[in-house]
Amino acid sequence: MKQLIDQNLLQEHNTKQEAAVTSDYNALAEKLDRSGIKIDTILEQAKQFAVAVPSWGVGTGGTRFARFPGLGEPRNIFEKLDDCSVIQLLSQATPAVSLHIPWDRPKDPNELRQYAEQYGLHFDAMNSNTFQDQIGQEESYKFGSLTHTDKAVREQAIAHNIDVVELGQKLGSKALTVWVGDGSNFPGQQHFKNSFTHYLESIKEVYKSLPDDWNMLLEHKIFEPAFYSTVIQDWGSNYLAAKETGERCMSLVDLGHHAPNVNIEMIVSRLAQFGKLGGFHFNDSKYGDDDLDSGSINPYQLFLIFNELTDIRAQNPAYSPFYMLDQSHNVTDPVESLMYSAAEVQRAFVKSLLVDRKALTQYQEANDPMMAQASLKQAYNLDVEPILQMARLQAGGAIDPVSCYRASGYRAAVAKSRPADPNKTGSGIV
Ligand code: RM4
Ligand code: MN
Ligand code: MN
Repeated sequence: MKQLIDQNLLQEHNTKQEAAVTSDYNALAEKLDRSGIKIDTILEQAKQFAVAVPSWGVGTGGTRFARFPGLGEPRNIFEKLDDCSVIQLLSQATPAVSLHIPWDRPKDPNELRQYAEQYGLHFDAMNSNTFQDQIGQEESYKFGSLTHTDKAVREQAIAHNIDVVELGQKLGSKALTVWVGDGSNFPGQQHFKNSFTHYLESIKEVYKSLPDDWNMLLEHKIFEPAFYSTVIQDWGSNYLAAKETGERCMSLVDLGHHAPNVNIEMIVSRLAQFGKLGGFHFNDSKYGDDDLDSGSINPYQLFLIFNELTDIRAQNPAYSPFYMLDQSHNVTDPVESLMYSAAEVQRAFVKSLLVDRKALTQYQEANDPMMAQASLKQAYNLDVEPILQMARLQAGGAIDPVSCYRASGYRAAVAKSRPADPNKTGSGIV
């Protein structure tokens, strides 16, 4: 398999730390064993864990004020895949890439598929884009897309989504994620019921073109770019739309798309209970913002979300929603952020496996809030880093992905081979 980080460097990096990691791992094994947990079964699950990388995440993001491009930013989808391959090689938790169309539209889908395969990468959910106008596009999305008052605009947005599904089929994807920026900035600007009706009609049209083995994932977002109302503003509207549309239409929870302090783990439970939780976009947020690095602000919330997912899987082991990181890296090297974030999500997952569910249930049944919360904290407070390190080591990744990446000089090398186009603001979200 093609790899862009020197194998000798990677091995040297691991050899230096292997003895320490093994010793930490054995100590943790002993500790977990006292609670009746076999570390090897946790390690195996950690090794199976995968979260997709968003193609657009490897470019530097920005805000509506400015974007400060980084060095050696990828200039096309092939260079984006190069960066994704490094993230996967070192973290061993990100074998799939999620594409955004038209940003990543390939001339030859077959060529793109093969390019990904040489790195052992495949394609996760496809993302359509009707939140900005494209060059040469007939109708404008300024006042909406799938929900626009004008049928011609809606039809254009529907056709785009169908086109993305067709492209995704050629690339081996199995899902379409739909997020629209549609909404309003002024009270009275938009008729709530009519815009939601348009949304439902449009989504149903797209759903008709969905292959049998595909899922459609709907994303809600409380605000931005619309600042007064958003057509699919919360999980309630999302659930209604998914339910109305069909069995393989599901809701997707993007962590950053909620108001501060919203109980997201509870939304997870509700959607799952009614069979409509289809996927996640992981990130973090503090105020009303979107797309900070996963686990950087509230790692306990991330753990509580995985606690719900592990609880769901206890009843339904085959349950596997789509996982993707959806972040905007404005001030870090995106490759570093994505590797670090993938490990943070994996960490939350691993910790959730350590919750003593029998004890938790008993405390819940006995109305013992102190011990119920303590049983969650017992798992959360454990340092599972040796499990993550061992998972990466055994899978051929780096014990410490960020330091190995820094030692490789990858960024400096691409800074030379990818000179920035002075006329382009780059490949970030904004
Ligand atoms: C949106 C939403 C979508 C993502 C775009 C770039 O806020 O999270 O999932 O595709 O950003
Ligand atoms: Mn998202
Ligand atoms: Mn978002």
